[in-house]
Amino acid sequence: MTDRRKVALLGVPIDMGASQRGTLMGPAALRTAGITPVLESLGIDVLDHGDIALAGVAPATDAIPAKANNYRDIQTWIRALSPRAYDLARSGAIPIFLGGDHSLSMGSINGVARYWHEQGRELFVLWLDAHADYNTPLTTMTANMHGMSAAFVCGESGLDGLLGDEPRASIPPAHLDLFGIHSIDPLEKKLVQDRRIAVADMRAIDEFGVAVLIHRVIERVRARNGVLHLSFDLDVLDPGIAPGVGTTVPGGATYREAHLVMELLYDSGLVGSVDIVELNPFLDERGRTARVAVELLASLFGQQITDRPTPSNTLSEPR
Ligand code: Z70
Ligand code: MN
Ligand code: MN
Ligand code: MN
Repeated sequence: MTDRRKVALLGVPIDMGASQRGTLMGPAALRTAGITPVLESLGIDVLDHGDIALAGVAPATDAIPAKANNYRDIQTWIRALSPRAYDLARSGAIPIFLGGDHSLSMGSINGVARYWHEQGRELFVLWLDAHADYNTPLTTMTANMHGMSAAFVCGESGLDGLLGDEPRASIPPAHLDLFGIHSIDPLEKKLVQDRRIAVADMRAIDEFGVAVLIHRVIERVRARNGVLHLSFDLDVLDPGIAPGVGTTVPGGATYREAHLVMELLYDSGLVGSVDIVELNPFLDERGRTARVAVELLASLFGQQITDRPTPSNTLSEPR
């Protein structure tokens, strides 16, 4: 079982999955913005495991796929990360993986999924992102691997040798929710449609609001006694509040929408692990994006203005 009052931090300073360098400074910036003291102020027991080490990963010899930039380097990170993610999930803490670009989710989610599947629990993934990240080497227009991680997690082929000896633990596409999407490539869109993946795009968010759409995600997980992994790409936020990402896309989530998502997820009690990715301190303005990221994590771990029941947790009993 996950202990909601224990968090394990692991930095994954990877930046070869994106075209824009600099996310390797992300874990340091999140620490500078106070991730540990902020979570501790909420009564959480935080253990920071530092940044992941790559020493000891055996060299891989599988064929390098066409259209997967920096495949070998990313493979080394993913093969180091997946077993660490498994161990951290097994420790009972909620792991937070500090990115790093979004390719890291191929390793974090694989490890966490393997643990929960062993426990007989189904893992669901909420992918908060401006992008769908549902490309494969066959559909990609850029060959950037951070645009392929959601597809990999759902078992799509094309990067089949990536994990080496590490067992692959995919989730069914029906367990993925793409949320906040406002940029998708043509072949990627076709694949998302073919797989019938649930998408809450900006049009849906404007029309129904984040509360209704997040409740839908939560109820689906709860109905199957599942566990939820939050994969949070900071580029889902509007560039006005989060300029420090490689790819800014106009029309992103507002400060208030993002906080409400985090608060509703906290109330649900279902989040068992988190990625926070794509923070690029090289492109940030006076630490603003790092600070917003830490504020949002505080809401995800229970920071509230009042201690009174909030409207949603008076409706359904929080776990
Ligand atoms: C595009 C690709 C991407 C950022 C994801 C974009 C991918 N669909 N970029 N997150 N920042 O390259 O596949
Ligand atoms: Mn890109
Ligand atoms: Mn992403
Ligand atoms: Mn993105």
